[in-house]
Amino acid sequence: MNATSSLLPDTTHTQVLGACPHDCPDTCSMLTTVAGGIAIKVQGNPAHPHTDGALCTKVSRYTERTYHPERILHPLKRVGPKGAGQFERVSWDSALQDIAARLSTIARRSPDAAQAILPYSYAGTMGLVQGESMSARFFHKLGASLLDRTICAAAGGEGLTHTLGGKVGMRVEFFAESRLIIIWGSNSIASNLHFWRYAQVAKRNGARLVCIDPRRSETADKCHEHIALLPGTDGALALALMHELITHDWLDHDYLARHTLGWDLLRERALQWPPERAAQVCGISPEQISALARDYGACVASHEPAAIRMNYGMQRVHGGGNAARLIASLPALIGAWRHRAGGVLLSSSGLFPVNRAAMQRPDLLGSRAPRTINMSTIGDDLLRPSSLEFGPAIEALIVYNSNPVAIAPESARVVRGFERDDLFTVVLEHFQTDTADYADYILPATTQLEHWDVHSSYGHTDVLLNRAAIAPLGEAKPNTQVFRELARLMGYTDACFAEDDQALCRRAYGDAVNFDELLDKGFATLALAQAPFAHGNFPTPSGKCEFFSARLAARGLDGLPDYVPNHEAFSSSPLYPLAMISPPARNFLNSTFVNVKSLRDIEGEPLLEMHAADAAARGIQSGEIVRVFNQRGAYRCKLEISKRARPGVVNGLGVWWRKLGLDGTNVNQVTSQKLTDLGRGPTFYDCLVEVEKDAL
Ligand SMILES: Nc1nc2c(c(=O)[nH]1)N[C@H]1C(S)=C(S)[C@@H](COP(=O)(O)OP(=O)(O)OC[C@H]3O[C@@H](n4cnc5c(=O)[nH]c(N)nc54)[C@H](O)[C@@H]3O)O[C@H]1N2
Ligand SMILES: Nc1nc2c(c(=O)[nH]1)N[C@H]1C(S)=C(S)[C@@H](COP(=O)(O)OP(=O)(O)OC[C@H]3O[C@@H](n4cnc5c(=O)[nH]c(N)nc54)[C@H](O)[C@@H]3O)O[C@H]1N2
Ligand SMILES: [Mo]
Repeated sequence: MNATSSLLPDTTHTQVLGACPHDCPDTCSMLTTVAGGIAIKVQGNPAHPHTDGALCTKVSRYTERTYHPERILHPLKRVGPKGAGQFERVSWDSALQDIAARLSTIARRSPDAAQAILPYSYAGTMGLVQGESMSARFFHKLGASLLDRTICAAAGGEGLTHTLGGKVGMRVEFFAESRLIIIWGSNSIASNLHFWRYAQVAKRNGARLVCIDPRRSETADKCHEHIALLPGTDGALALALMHELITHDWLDHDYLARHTLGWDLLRERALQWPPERAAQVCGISPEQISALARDYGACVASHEPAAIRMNYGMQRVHGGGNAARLIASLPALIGAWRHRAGGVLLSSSGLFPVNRAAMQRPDLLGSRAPRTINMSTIGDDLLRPSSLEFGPAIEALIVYNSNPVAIAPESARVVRGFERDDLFTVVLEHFQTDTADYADYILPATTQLEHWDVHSSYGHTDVLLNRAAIAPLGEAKPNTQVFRELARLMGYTDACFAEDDQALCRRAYGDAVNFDELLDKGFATLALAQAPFAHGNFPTPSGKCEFFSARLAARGLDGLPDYVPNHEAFSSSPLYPLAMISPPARNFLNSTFVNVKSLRDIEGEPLLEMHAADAAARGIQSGEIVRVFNQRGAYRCKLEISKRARPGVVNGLGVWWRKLGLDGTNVNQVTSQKLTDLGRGPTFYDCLVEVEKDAL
């Protein structure tokens, strides 16, 4: 380049290969167009088969989010009361020195005193580097409390592990060849769009699509059949399907004999569930159950592949773990696993050979064994005093990649916890979220366009690379860099704290993935069998599909899956007669994007969908503001009388920022901190409420 041309504005457009960082099964390969150091556009990578050139509406606005005028671009220190959101600008040096000093003071008090410090994080970015790498190393070295990351998928994940052996299943691309697709607890069009594209191919080729969901979702609209069961009754439905498969002998006896464990026991249990019994529990007709069993069972004689796309929507209830076990058992009954287009997919994340120990270094704990705090009960745990059983009260909280004040259940308790004056809170964020309002320090984090990362996926089987497309905005730093600098200030000299982000990207998979291919193409497909369980080989202790789990029995639990009713069973409370589920609003990603105006404008206001009969009984009309309440609290939103709601169930679409909602609250004001049967997960969709016209 000569001297003259370097003075001209840089008008060259380059395209940088990246990955969508969001908590979504699709993990898209993304192309960012950069001109003059500014990212001007993001688009789906046409060369990546699963992304197929298309991003969802939300992520297409990623540049609007990145250059948002309210991005936090320098460290902030609280100057007003907690929650008031008043901050002043400070330097990185003074913020980090103060934070390191506060953490050291706590940790120095006794050998296990650092347990009073809790990291709180989830999947704001799914990146293996900016997610949990340097941060985990830091907290392990410190000896902080460990965090049980249960907020999303714990019940289903554990159910799957005790049945199939791990978070494993069908490969998503083969759904295109299925003849029957059961979409179970998934609003695929909203939250798994790139799977839906494969299902569409199958549909065009004559496949039948059935959707099992209490809500008549956008996806249910486009399926041949919709089974609108009551929330949390999926286990009863699965048992009745088994009943029908058994009594009509629509079974693959050879597969059952060779590749399953505990069939006689499960058979006996399923025979107690004729369709009439399940229909009563599920609030649907026995005929719907028999017809679905007939379609599913027909695949035995026809040798056609039947596939189930289960998703996490069905496991946010008390019996979510058992329901996932029952549904994951179904393919073995009909031998669906023999086909590459048959079986079940809940999550593919267990197929990725991630080098977690090398990334997170649990060995830095040495002989210390800190307690584990469950992120789903953060409200209660922040309010717990020191005790022998609990250990020290939580004194310091470092939040990154998560917005607990908005997304954790039973907000009133969560807010009271965050309000504690004796709690020291640091939040690494892009924006001043509901959680950041309670911080003592807010530290500005880079977005996916500004840092390197490497990704696995829970909906497909490709590894993705994300290159930084632009320089960090303002004074923002990657999460990794913040923890590197804190480590230095705490005096940690281990070599692992000096590793840079690109080295971490390489370390994530070591030799298991060709890094040059990743650098070059942006993605690399794992070498996996097409029909992994055609001949058994499940990654369970027995190598079989475990209907009976000796591991669960050894824990004193039922070794066989069963129907476990909701904590807040439908109609069990005369005061709160409506079951509320709170699945995501399509244009938000959990609470991310709620502050992006163009997307919030599409969603309008927080919405409650209600069936016309339930609205008439309460004398309330579409468009009116209503109060949704129970013993835990109340929130206000706009009522929509809608065919998307079945009688007795209301859909409170989530997850709004509290401060952008109608009265500084959101759906989690009414959800509970009760946990699931397996996995200690949250029960967001196991929640009774009443609704009335707002008096204000
Ligand atoms: N647009 C968008 N996409 C997202 C997200 C988002 O917020 N917005 N979130 C991402 C995240 S973190 C996740 S975990 C996934 C979530 O996506 P999914 O795993 O699909 O889960 P949900 O969206 O919670 O619920 C899916 C469907 O399950 C239904 N459902 C609720 N209760 C029950 C029940 O008891 N039984 C059955 N059968 N169905 C039930 C809901 O009505 C909903 O339509 O999506 C990811 N993708
Ligand atoms: N009522 C109800 N509640 C729910 C759900 C529901 O369906 N109903 N869904 C639940 C589910 S499935 C999930 S997974 C949880 C999700 O809960 P969270 O994991 O807390 O997800 P988000 O609300 O998207 O918040 C993620 C935050 O991380 C920030 N972030 C993103 N990238 C980075 C980064 O690189 N660095 C830093 N420091 N920050 C970053 C974003 O700005 C955002 O504020 O919510 C749960 N809560
Ligand atoms: Mo999630």
